Amino acid sequence: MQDLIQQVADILTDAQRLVVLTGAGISKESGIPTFREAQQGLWARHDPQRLATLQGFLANPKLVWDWYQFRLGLVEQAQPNPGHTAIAELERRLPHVAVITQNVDGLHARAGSRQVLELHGNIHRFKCLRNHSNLSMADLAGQEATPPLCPHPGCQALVRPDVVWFGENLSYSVLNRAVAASEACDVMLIVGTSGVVQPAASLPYNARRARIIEINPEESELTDLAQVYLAGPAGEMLPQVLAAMR
Ligand code: BV8
Repeated sequence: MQDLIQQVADILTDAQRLVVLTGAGISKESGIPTFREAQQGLWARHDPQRLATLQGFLANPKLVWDWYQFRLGLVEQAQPNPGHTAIAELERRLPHVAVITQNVDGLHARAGSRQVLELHGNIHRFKCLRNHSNLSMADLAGQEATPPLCPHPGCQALVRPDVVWFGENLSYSVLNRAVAASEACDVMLIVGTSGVVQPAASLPYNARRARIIEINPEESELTDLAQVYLAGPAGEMLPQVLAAMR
């Protein structure tokens, strides 16, 4: 394992344009359950892929709202872990680093990463069904209704989390920037994703010029693409990699 860690450290040391593609696994050691593992307690009987859809929300707005409020609570109690911190440190050490994350928890930015593309939105941000966006919980204060109604004068549409649900398109500008960064990078570091959800999981295929590294305790749909695969948790592996960098 030590020689694999050194191989990864040497590849990262020489990276001119690094893209770090992350999924729910990078936040696991912050205490946030990954998408595919059994939902905790109250939510064990619900399928996240059914809840994280517009249809699911329209069918049961309160259930979906409460699920996101539960997850927002987990996120607000969470701290960035050594994996997030190491990725932020890479941005300070290397000439060009872009983080492309599938996560909606905002932990990369809280760890100090500045160039972060949030493919699936952010659980701290809200919008209404008529697309009045950039609403925060403060904008919704005082409303008893769950979900709250849009505070824009004369709107009153249901408010929802500003995340990309299954069956919804990603923001074209965010996706285009993610594809461009993937096409331009010479190293792609893939951390903590099962490589199942599209179009995020196709980005490594855009990285045609890149050497690809994966860090994940288990193999994923993307492991075959990796030149080096480090089998272990990000919060343990990444600090060792940075310690081995020149
Ligand atoms: C789209 C926001 C065009 C919400 C998320 C049928 C109808 C409609 C669409 C589809 C369809 N069939 C397929 C699709 C496409 C669909 C899709 O990909 N489905 C999958 C399930 C096959 N995609 C979409 O719908 C996308 N939009 O395609 O638009 C379109 C439009 C209409 C019709 C057709 C197409 C939108 C996808 C975005 C969904 N929103 N999040 C929310 O979070 O509530 S995705 C959600 O899953 C999370 O963001 C999460 O990040 C993401 C992906 O999962 P992972 O991050 O990989 O997490 P996972 O749990 O899977 O894996 C964790 C990994 O971590 C594991 O490998 C584990 O080993 C590892 N790990 C564990 N511990 C650690 C670790 N790694 C490191 N360290 C550790 N300690």
